[in-house]
Amino acid sequence: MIDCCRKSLFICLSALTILVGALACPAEQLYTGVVAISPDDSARDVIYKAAHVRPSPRQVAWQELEFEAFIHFGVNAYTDREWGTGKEDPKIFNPARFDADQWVDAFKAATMKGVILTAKHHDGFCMWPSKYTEHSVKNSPWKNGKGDIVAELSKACKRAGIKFAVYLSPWDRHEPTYGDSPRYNDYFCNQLTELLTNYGKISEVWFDGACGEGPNGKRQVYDWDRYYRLIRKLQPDAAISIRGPDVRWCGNEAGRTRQSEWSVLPRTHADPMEGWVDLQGRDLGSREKIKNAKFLFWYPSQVNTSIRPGWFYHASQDDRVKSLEHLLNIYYGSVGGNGQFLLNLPPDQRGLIHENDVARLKQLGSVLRATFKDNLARGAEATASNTRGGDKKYAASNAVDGDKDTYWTTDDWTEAATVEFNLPAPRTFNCVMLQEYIKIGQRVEKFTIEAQIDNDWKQIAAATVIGYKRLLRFPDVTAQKVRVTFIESRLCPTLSEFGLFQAPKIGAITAK
Ligand code: FUL
Ligand code: CA
Repeated sequence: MIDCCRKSLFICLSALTILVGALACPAEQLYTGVVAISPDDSARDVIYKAAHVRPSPRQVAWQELEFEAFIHFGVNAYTDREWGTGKEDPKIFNPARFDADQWVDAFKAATMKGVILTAKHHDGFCMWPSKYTEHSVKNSPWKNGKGDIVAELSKACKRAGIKFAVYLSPWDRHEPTYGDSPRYNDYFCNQLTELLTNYGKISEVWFDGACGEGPNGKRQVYDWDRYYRLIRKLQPDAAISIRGPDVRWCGNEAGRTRQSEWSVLPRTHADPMEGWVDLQGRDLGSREKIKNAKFLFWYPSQVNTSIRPGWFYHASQDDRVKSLEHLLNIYYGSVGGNGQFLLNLPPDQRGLIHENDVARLKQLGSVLRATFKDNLARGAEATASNTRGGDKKYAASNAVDGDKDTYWTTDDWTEAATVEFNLPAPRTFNCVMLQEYIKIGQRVEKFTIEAQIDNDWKQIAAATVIGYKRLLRFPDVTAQKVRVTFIESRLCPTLSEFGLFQAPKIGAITAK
């Protein structure tokens, strides 16, 4: 149901900065956002620039959320549809047992740090009593038309200390002005203004690119530039995702992830209207991919999928909740593969997250908590083959100090290096975590993990990129010394945190 082209890239340059040809500047102050490549740049210059493309603070904050809930709720829960027609009677919406805390408890049980709510899906029915339409909760029997899902959920999130975000569908099958471009753009901006001013802090605004109007349907020209400016004005810290400049779609809705997920991508045009990027390709950012780029920019991946086959609730899918193993695989591929995991949970007609989904979320959270509670590498003695300028500020011990803002790195153009960790005692583990210091860019392209077993270094894992976070699983290993060998990097590898963990065997958990 995704319109791939529309889900592709559209960047608002007004919101980003282009800094060109600053090779002489100190590394820490170089590029953010978009970087131009000039025809005179050598392959080495391109790599140097790629290594310095940096995320904005709002992109870093978004990435650090790691795992978020997506909620698809609205009239479709009552019609058994995925795409509403816009002709639904608001009276069908009556979630008599709606309880925002029940939702938030389920998110927290799963270790999710935020939620994105479909404030309005394609059917145009609003989860808040918008002043600009009659097609909303205010004309439903729920709470005699006095209810407001957006208000209740945003307050419950605040109480629980998690982020609240909104999905507002540009495609609207109900609103009569849809297709009359200037008038609908006013309508859309009015709705954005309501959502972004009346409900406290909004961490993300999620725009979908879908439109099923067909060849004879309505033609609406969206004023994206105006929407983005409005969001930046009203909620400057909010990330604008998918059909927006801050966060990209991973390329599928099934939870499939890439082995090498780059946050630095090439673009062909400075003009955002022409700057389409294929987000469904297998390789989005390798050296090969960026070598002829005209521009490079920071555009991290969000992996959105549903816990069930549908985005909305269907009783017929109560027994089709994804298994714990399946969800863990997606978690390791997304959060552990330099992406963010956005897992959809569809509330039912009662207004509750169904028992089967809640049970699965609890299992997932208990495995994740048990896995990551104890970093066995903490306090290890750390040594490196190279430390930038011999400076303690960049010492290998920074990778095991539990502080995400301290890191190890090497001298420039030291693209291969090793870091060795000597644990206080032999430990048994089956999962390794590596994090780059992405605030200064994404660098690592290939590395291995070895453990010293019977006085021999044995490879236990190997992978390509790291980025924000890489998690790798393997059969139990008992060792005291563990070594990371960086084989290829752009300019120099960084490591802000390193972890060794022992994930529980999940058979014991599913049997409960
Ligand atoms: C798609 C929409 O058409 C689906 O209904 C859902 O909202 C999904 C997240 O995006 O494009
Ligand atoms: Ca650190």
